[in-house]
Amino acid sequence: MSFRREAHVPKGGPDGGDGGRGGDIVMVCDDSYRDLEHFRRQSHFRARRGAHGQGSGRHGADGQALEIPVPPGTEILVEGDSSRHDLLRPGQRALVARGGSGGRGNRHFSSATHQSPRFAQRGLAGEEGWLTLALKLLADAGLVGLPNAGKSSLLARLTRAAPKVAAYPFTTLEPVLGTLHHDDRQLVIADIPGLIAGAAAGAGLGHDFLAHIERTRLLVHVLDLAPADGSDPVANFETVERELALYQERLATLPRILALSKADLVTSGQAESALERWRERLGETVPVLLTSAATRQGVDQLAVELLRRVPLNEPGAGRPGDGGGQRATTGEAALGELAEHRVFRPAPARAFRVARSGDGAYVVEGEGVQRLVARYDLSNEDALAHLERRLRGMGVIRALQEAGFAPGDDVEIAGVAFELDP
Ligand SMILES: Nc1nc2c(ncn2[C@@H]2O[C@H](COP(=O)(O)OP(=O)(O)OP(=O)(O)O)[C@@H](O)[C@H]2O)c(=O)[nH]1
Ligand SMILES: [Mg+2]
Repeated sequence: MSFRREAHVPKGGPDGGDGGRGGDIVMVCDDSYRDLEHFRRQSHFRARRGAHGQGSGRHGADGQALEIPVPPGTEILVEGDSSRHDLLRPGQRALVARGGSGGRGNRHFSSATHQSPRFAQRGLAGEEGWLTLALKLLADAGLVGLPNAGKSSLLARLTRAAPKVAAYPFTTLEPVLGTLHHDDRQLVIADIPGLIAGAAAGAGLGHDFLAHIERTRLLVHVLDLAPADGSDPVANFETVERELALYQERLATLPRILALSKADLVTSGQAESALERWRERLGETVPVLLTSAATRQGVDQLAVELLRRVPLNEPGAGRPGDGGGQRATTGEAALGELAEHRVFRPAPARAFRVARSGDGAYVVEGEGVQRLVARYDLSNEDALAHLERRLRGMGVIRALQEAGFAPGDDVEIAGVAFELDP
């Protein structure tokens, strides 16, 4: 609040400028980060407030936005909001909390009848809340199969990754990434823990890790030709496929390669006839290969199929160090789709509700009315008179009168009780 005061201007008018907006909080995808560890050190963030308005109609400066870095592949869920943000490519941003708007200076409130308003609006509080961050791997292809099928062994042959391999189920306890290099292409392959029946519903380790293959473009189903437990490969195949489909429609429709593993453990005649049967069963769209991590049989062929079937530079795209450069336009489109986030915001609520809360006391509820009241200092007579006019304009006074309100009764809005004397 300010009035123009100058020696040669005897009755200067109100000239208080508006306050600045509070700073927004923005999450920014930054490929110098690989994990979410930095949130262990700090998990509360506050953007800067806006500056106060000043005399001579000067606006206060807006508060600076606070940028919080997250690694590529971070999914952000905003508490109490249906919006979800996927930050995949460096530089992508997500506005997660808006700063509050600044209050208007008193120069806005002069009128023919109130030429020297001795009040200004207050700024409103900014948004606040909790975010849930989840880092999902960005791999081009995923290895799936029952525990012990030989997934990690294949990854170790295909790439330089050295995942733990052992002759018992659930050797792999968390996802391992390996990179297949070919000319100047790099293809990231994820090895996830084995899936068992019920994985989609949380059995075994599968459920937690299926999320990591959500963004792949292709799955290699690794199927043991001669399971040590004597189980039937056909039933095993179906178990895994069923869990993928139960987890997510998209996983069910991703392109597949079937890698029949441990071919060295059966005779070549048995291997060849199994190959024939699976080719017949799956048709032309699914390549079927005989592989052995022990003898390297089929490993190069699998690498060729992977490179052929994963579209060039697709989703790993946001991946750090993939050389950037030219990218298939379809890849961009697919990324755009993933990165798209929906933000649903209710329109400012005009609706309010009036209720009698006691003798000569009324309560008014409604978001719009509450925000309005938060704007003014109700112990300031000028501000109160202004608020009254606004409430009248919104139809609140009429609604109060219809409910039996008489001048001088108490009105409570947003927990603040005051006497209204319209
Ligand atoms: N003979 C033979 N044994 C293999 C081959 N591939 C894997 N194995 C063995 O099979 C066992 C399981 O292999 P892993 O690669 O750990 O299997 P996995 O699918 O990663 O298993 P989980 O991580 O438990 O899901 C190990 O004892 C491997 O040595 C193969 O091609 N030939
Ligand atoms: Mg493994």
